[in-house]
Amino acid sequence: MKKICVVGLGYIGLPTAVMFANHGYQVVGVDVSERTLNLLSKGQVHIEEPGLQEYLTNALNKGTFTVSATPEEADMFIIAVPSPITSEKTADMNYIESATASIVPYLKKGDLVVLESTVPPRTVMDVMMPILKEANLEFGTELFISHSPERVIPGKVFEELVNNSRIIGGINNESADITKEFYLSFVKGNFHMTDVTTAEMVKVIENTYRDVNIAFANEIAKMSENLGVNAWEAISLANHHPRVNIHYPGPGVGGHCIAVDPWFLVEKQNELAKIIYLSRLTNDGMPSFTVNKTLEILKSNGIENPKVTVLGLTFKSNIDDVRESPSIEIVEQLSKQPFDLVSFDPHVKENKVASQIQSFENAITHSDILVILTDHNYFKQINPLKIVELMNTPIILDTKNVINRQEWEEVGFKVYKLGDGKGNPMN
Ligand code: SAJ
Repeated sequence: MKKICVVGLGYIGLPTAVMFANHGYQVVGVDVSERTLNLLSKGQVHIEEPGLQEYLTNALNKGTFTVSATPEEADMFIIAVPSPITSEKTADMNYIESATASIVPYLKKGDLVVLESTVPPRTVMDVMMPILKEANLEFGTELFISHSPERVIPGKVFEELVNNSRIIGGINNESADITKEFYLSFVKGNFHMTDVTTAEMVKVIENTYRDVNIAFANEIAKMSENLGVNAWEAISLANHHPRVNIHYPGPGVGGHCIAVDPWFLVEKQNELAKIIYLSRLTNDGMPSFTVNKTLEILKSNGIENPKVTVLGLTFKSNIDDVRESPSIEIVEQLSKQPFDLVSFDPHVKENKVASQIQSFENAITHSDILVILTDHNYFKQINPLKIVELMNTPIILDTKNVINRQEWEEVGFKVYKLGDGKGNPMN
């Protein structure tokens, strides 16, 4: 049985590791976190992802998955460590460098090294290969190297690992071909073979495309408010055109990918990456835009010392991940105001944000304004009739087009929507 060593057991590395361990490979998972290793060796997962627990339990029972603090000899090494940005918005390559260095002592003739982390284009050539040189193996004949970027979406990781098409960029054709052989064990999607730097570029521009498109949508939203147009309606009508796919506005772009990866392009060539840079600024400005909108609404309704209720803390719908969420920044900014501020999220079971409480009813009772920041199904199902009497002043600001304006207005709510200048009482 061939052996795979996966370095980094996070949102991508762990699902990939247990997937291989359930598809004919012996896998050792390596991580720097003792807590992660302890939990996994006891069969417990440290991240929430549908299907992960079952895959882990199965692999542990079969004896095909083990964990370790240091790498071991293997036929294939997968690097799936974080590649964040620094406070100066430059790529932090520390994890990639140390993970690459950590496998060098275990490399032997015929091995394959695959980078899955999203990185600035040229990282394999300029950062990893100089480190891998220490293994004294000839690249492309004795040591094979490729980049096969992860492209799965949290919440649907296992479905997408199997069904998404996969980009494989090798330092030569052999490297790409050998990589494909391994992934063929579970990937049902198509394989697209290319060179290593193109593969890096592909992954970064996919997320950058989304960021630029969302910035465009946010700009449309702001303009629509002034024009008396509902941006949500306008965008969805425009999207009926066969060659148009405009994304949707919101209170900001969160997560660890879409708000990060465009910086990898800006950092390298800022004089060229102009639209990309402006889009980042536009999307990063949406939390302040949302806060200002909330303040304006309160002012125009003559409400002083209000109770403000923030609904939705995660960075997108129906997940439990609050890291890099625009809601956090919005809550932080609102907390500087002389408000009674409470926040609520049905998916975040521990209080992770200062103003957070666990009871929806307490969150809305005596509230002066509800501010919806994520499109959780939970919020779509709120019956306005049941809550209108509990509010102090029934006002709602919906930034994700979650509620039906007419239904809420009929029971007495004053409804404001981000990007909706049509029925906006502010016009
Ligand atoms: N958002 C909008 N408007 C939209 C769509 C999204 O404001 O129309 C916001 C969301 O609310 C969220 C943020 O963008 O705050 C990002 O969410 P997302 O669902 O677009 O993406 P992620 O970050 O969860 O996952 C992305 C995916 N990339 C693409 O769809 C091109 C995923 O396939 C990648 O694997 C992942 O990044 C990654 O790890 O790079």
